[in-house]
Amino acid sequence: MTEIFKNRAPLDAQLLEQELLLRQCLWQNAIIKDEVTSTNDIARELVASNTEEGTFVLANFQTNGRGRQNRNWEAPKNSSIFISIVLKPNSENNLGWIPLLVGLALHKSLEAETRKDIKIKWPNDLVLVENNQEFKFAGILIEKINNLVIAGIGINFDQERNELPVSNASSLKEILQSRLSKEAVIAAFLTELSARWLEENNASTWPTPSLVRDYKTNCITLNKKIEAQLPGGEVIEALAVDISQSGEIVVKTSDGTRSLSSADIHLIS
Ligand code: BT5
Repeated sequence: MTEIFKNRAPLDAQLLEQELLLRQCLWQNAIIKDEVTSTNDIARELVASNTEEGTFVLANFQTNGRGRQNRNWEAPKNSSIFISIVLKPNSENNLGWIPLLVGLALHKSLEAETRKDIKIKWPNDLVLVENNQEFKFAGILIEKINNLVIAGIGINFDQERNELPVSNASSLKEILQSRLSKEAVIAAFLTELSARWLEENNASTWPTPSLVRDYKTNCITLNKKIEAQLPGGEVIEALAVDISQSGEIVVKTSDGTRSLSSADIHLIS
């Protein structure tokens, strides 16, 4: 194991700066830490100290990486991308679309970099689908502080199969059987997110039709039979039929139609 870690380089600040300068990106100032509890914790500190807009946080290792609902997000040192960005929405309306927008930006950038058929599982898991099984290789945690939003993104970069914490996980290396540049992947994602964010945050109606259309086109959950585990523990079987104007998934059950704002989704067929 240590052999594998030895060959993994930490993030290269200079290379990242060059990649960002080549692109039209809202976020240019990277704070790169070697080890943090969670990049979202550092982003919270930035918010508390009124750090200028345009700053984002990266780390080579997280000792207490978080998923949704206080679950863990784990990856060996230097094997993965951990990034947190502070977003300032112009309006409190439709914050529910922010996780979907971040997921779509990640999807678009990775699709372009990898040329693989990857999908978004509602709300914002990035998955590769093979033989009807989905393998998650990136997850997003959105946290709200006052009128700001912290988007924390974890991308499994070059973990080997035996380093992934669960059997239905994957990494870009597993998917591609080759390496990309971590810095280029980060810059491509931030560039895609910049464009989407500016378009939505400046629009009078939000989500814009193009965001809704692009999201639905790339969302694997729609038109599937699903099992949804709700935050209270209730599990329902349903058909996923739509995404609502506030970013909820609309499902049909034997009892009628309902909109779910938060759930863990398992695709059945
Ligand atoms: C997520 O949660 O998918 C959100 C993950 C967000 C991580 C980023 S990293 C940068 C920023 N800083 C943080 O502290 N967090 C964000 P959720 O859908 O709840 O998935 C968590 C579940 O996925 C866990 O319970 C494990 O079963 C599984 N898991 C843990 N680590 C994983 C990994 N590296 N790859 C795939 N699955 C993982």
